[in-house]
Amino acid sequence: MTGAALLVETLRTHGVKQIFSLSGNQILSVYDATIGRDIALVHTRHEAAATHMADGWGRLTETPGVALVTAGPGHLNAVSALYSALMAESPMVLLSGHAPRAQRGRGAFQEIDQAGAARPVVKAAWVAESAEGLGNDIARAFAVANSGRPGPVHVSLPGDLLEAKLTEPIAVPPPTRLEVMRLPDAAIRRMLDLFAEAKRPLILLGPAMARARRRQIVDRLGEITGVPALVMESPRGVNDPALHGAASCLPDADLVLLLGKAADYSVRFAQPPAFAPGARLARIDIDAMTPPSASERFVLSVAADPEIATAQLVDAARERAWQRSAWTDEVAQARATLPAEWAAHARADRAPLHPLRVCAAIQRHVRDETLLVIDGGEFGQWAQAALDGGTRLINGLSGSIGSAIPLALAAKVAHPGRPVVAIVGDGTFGFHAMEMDTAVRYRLPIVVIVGNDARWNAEHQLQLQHYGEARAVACALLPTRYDRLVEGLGGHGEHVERAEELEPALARAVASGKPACVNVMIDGVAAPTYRRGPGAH
Ligand SMILES: Cc1ncc(C[n+]2csc(CCOP(=O)(O)OP(=O)(O)O)c2C)c(N)n1
Ligand SMILES: [Mg+2]
Repeated sequence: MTGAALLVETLRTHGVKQIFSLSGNQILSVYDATIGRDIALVHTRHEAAATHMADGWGRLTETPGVALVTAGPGHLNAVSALYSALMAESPMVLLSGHAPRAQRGRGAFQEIDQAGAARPVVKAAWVAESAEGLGNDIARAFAVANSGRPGPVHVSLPGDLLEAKLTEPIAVPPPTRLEVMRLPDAAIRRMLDLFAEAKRPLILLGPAMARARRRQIVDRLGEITGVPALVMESPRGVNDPALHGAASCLPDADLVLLLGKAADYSVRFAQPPAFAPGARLARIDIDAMTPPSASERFVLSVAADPEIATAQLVDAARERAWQRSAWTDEVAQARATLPAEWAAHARADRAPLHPLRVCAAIQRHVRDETLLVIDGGEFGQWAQAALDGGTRLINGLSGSIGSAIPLALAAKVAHPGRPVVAIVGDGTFGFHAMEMDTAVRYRLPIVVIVGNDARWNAEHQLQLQHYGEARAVACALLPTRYDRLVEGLGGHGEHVERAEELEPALARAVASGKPACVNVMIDGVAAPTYRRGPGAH
């Protein structure tokens, strides 16, 4: 058995069926070891795309996605994408080939401090030290990625370890989970007392708490106590257009629980005016650091696994009687209310099309099982605000645009039977447009809708606000036929300029059974709500 074979066997025992990769000589031994082992390789066109795919896999399956890239530049290409995974609290593992140990410090081919380069954007990063230990490296990486606040982990794999022949048989380590931190009983009672005392309590959730099984527990808590929960997962923070009017309830709340959520830029550092000056604040998180500026308003700040803590709160809340107040409905109502003028935009047939007109057509293709990926500037914000239903993946708190196509591909790999629709700006599409080739090669029929305003509009809008029209420079793009680009790669293309072309084009794209691009010429209007200041992007 080689080190690479031990690594692959351990990946298998951890349930890995899929590795997102871009090749290089340092990792070909791993490619070789996958043969006959029921682990498929998806070979991408850029290491960042492979990493975004592992991120998407992690978010959708809650089991770590695996990206495998080559040393040095391949690794560095992957690192930028780790930031998105970190901020999305997505469990994933980046495995990178690494110069052989015997050449360490001697200027080996593509030798850099890979763990050091990854460290700012991962939960943990290290270089594997022995061939025998490669299984344990994987087991540890998976446990760290999937425990507490989920997130990315990096392991560098020196080529000599992967190729080493193991003479002694090595046991393949099973999956483990790290110790979880539970809420002490006193903190459970105190939190429920705080809920009961408050007239307008609110829970703010981080991205992981808003997903799958964690979200279900939070919803259960809401059903029992009547305390509404809002997700803070947008780079626009409390201005997230997807929250509609609910964000305006935040300054009215007299108690805010940050549940698996830091008091960071996205919640305006829990300061007035976003929060009421007299509001009581509580935080339950794996690392419940209280920001000094708001510390006197934190009546409770406990370090505990927020998922376990929420389950504990649910159990204890069942034992009490709760009164449903008008506040619960007020927040729900605000969440459901759309600006009055939107209905007219959604029907307006003038060209170029209003983003809401495009969203109205897309909405007909969104079902419960649809996986919706939304990314980009102003067009992305419109889609976030206007579309309802489905399971949603967004670029998230990293504020990094460009991951949509890889995320959509990961979604299709994870759920081949479910429709996957990606909605992107024209600028955003360019970051990983070549992954449409990956889509064609692996027969992953995603539908990508490009809102083409021939502009980096989000930045253009900022220029208009900050500098005025006369100084709005350099943010123009061309009205490029992205549909033809995708046709050229072997996919299906549709180009839409007028309203009557929209529905048939979408229908043909969906029916084509191929990776498809619907290039829609849109009006470059500013996003629904936009304010200056931190969290503006
Ligand atoms: C990686 C990264 N680079 C740059 C930015 C800054 N940025 C945010 S939105 C945006 C423009 C996006 O343009 P497009 O995708 O065409 O969407 P539009 O705003 O035009 O609808 C830019 C450059 C960013 N958020 N992330
Ligand atoms: Mg644009």
